[in-house]
Amino acid sequence: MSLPTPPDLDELLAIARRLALEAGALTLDMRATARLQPDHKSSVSDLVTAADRASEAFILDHLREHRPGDGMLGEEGTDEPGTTGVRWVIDPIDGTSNYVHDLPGYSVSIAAEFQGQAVVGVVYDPKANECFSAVRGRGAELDGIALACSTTAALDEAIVGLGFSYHADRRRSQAQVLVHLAPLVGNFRRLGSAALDLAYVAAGRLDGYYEGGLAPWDTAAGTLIATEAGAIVTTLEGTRSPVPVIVAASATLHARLASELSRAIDEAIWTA
Ligand code: LIP
Repeated sequence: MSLPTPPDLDELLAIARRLALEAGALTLDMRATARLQPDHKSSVSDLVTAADRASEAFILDHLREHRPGDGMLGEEGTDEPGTTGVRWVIDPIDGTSNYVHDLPGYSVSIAAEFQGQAVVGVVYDPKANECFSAVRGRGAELDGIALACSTTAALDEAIVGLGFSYHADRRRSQAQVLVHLAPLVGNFRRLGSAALDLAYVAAGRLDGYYEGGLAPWDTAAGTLIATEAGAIVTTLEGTRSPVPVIVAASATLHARLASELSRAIDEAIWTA
């Protein structure tokens, strides 16, 4: 069996960027014309709207037409194997709760993988009209401007993003982790979109970020953008957390944040 032909990364980036911007425009239009029809998924706080579904359908229809044979994984139920070695990983609206409440901080996140490794990532914030992107080995940028993560080395000077689960019992444990970290960290931000949290680490807006229980579509594009901007992004291993915990920070901060986070997780009581 012959190996798949490596894709043209410039083509994948152009497609991902164009689809993210057009899907973002669609979400703004659907919100402006009150066509959201919000519904619940895994819990009463885990929202999905007609715009999530329309954004994913728009992106997938274009990819099926212009990238036949590529695999596709989307938050709203798409999981199609491919034959080209390329797989698209799509969060049609990351931060749906912010979107429904017209709060800032939601994004369209599109990553392209080749043979299981992200090679292109785009995270577009339609409300702020900011497009973060990266190509593996070529750096990360925000609307054409090169990105570099922060150089903050001290945990007590760091602004750290975080997230909470949709499930109450797990949020109770995550709050215990926060109690441990609160006196050690400069300050926290709970922005509500993992993809943007990771993009903000890339831009140096956040010095660090952690969250447990995310899905591949939440993190695929943002992880590439953060690493291409010089950050370290890992998944904590060997802790008592029932779900994987992603940690992103500058090289100077990552080890200290991961160490204190592991200690806090192991001191918390986990029931779910
Ligand atoms: C969200 C993430 C966020 C997390 C939420 C949710 P969604 O994704 O981006 O960081 O805290 O629980 O998973 O559900 O809005 O696409």
